[in-house]
Amino acid sequence: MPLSQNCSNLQNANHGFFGFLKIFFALDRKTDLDQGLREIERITMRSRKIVLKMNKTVGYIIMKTALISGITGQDGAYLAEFLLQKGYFVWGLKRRTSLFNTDRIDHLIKDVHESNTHFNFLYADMTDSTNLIRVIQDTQPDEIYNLAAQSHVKVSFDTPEYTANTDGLGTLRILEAVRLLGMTEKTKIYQASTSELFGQVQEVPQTEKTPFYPRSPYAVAKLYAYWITVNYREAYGMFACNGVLFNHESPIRGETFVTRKITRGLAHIALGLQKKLYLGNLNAKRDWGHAKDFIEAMYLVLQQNKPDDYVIATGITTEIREFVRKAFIRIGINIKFIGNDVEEKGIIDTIDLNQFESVVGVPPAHLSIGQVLIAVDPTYFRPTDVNLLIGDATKARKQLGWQPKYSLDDLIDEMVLSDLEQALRKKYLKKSGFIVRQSLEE
Ligand code: NAP
Ligand code: G4F
Repeated sequence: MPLSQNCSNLQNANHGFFGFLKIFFALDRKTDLDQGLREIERITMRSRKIVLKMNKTVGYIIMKTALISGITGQDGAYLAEFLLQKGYFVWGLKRRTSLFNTDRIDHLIKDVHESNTHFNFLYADMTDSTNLIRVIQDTQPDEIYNLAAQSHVKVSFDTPEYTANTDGLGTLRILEAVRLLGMTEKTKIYQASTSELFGQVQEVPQTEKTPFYPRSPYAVAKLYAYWITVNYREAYGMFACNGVLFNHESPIRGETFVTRKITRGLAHIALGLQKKLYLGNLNAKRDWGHAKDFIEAMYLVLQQNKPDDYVIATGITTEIREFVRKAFIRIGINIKFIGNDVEEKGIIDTIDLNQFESVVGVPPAHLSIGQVLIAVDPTYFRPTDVNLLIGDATKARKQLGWQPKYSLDDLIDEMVLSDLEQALRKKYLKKSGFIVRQSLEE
């Protein structure tokens, strides 16, 4: 069959798996596939989309397809990398932004013109049902990981309706799309639920059976998402699961979450790019793990025989103040907290000069004992906060065989070193006369 005819078949073919298969088998078997793909690509812009679909189709026979919403976020990036290593074809859903925001996944992106790419984007927004239906129809995923969310708890008090729409109704839109498309037998769904659901904790530690008590518009939106996931599982027999994940961090954590804010602030202070770090509630305690460990749990949740909900946590909780101390100790600075409430300050108690110089690379000439490095800014207080989180992941350990590999010290080590490297780049730029701007919340 001439290639041009193949192309018209391609353009007329139905969407969906059988449509893709038809496309695949419509090709003349003697035609070299890569050459064919290149030829098709030249013909129309539309064909480029089909090339990508075909490429996935070829892979479909040997690989699973995952669709990840929130691909540009911390977890989306790690999960994409993990699934690609497992041989998946990964589609990432990305919303339109006015600037590039794919830093976390740029290393995974091959030129889309290459025919062997296993990773690609589609534009979609969690607030738009129609495009979610379309992308699920077009990609025919075996597994959907719904990670997209307005995920900042403090910001959810400023944007409660948007947060409800994205984090709550967004989950419904995905579940309903899978149901309406008749894909309930085929597609498994992972919902990114959160320990924020426990909020004002009713039990210590928190397990799958602990009652929820959400304390923010974010947590309330996620509560809806949690229960609608359970409901679709029970009502329609869907393989839909909640991972109730406790806080997980990494060097690519968003800069305004407290751990990253601390390690980034520390790096700037160490290199003389910033004088002080302003924080909010220092009394809160969190069960912090490494995101790399936690995304593995997401995958395991969808590999079980039966759909279920799991708590994923390290089982160790640490105060914000203690996180600050641990991070600064890594560069040889011992922080002492003095004063109370909004007047509380973190000052330099001692400096281990050798440790500082060996980690930071320069002596701490600009720092002195008694200097204030941490101060409280009430702007960062929340109208209602969650004071204590500590999870019990026994069920995940027993049923999924999951357990974290990273300790909190490992995590802090990695974050501090990574932020020091980034701050060093800034410092070189500044030294060479380039303008280095401060960001908000620095
Ligand atoms: P994150 O870094 O803030 O990433 C959130 C992702 O969602 C980003 O890709 C973001 O896109 C996208 N997004 C936001 N609003 C969207 C919309 N309306 N339409 C489409 N995409 C949208 O969050 P994360 O730390 O990776 O967390 C992943 C998920 O797990 C989230 O649902 C979060 O609530 C949940 N969770 C996180 C933790 C944690 O400790 N990290 C714990 C429990 C649960 P942009 O890049 O364009 O902003
Ligand atoms: O780092 P955070 O902003 O994380 P939070 O609120 O626990 O939420 C994160 O974890 C959840 C899982 O439990 C996720 F569902 C959610 O999407 C997000 O990833 O704040 C942690 C604690 C809070 O008590 C906050 O009040 O740190 C306190 N804190 C103190 N100073 C601060 C600051 N938080 C931020 N973001 N910035 C501060 O300056």
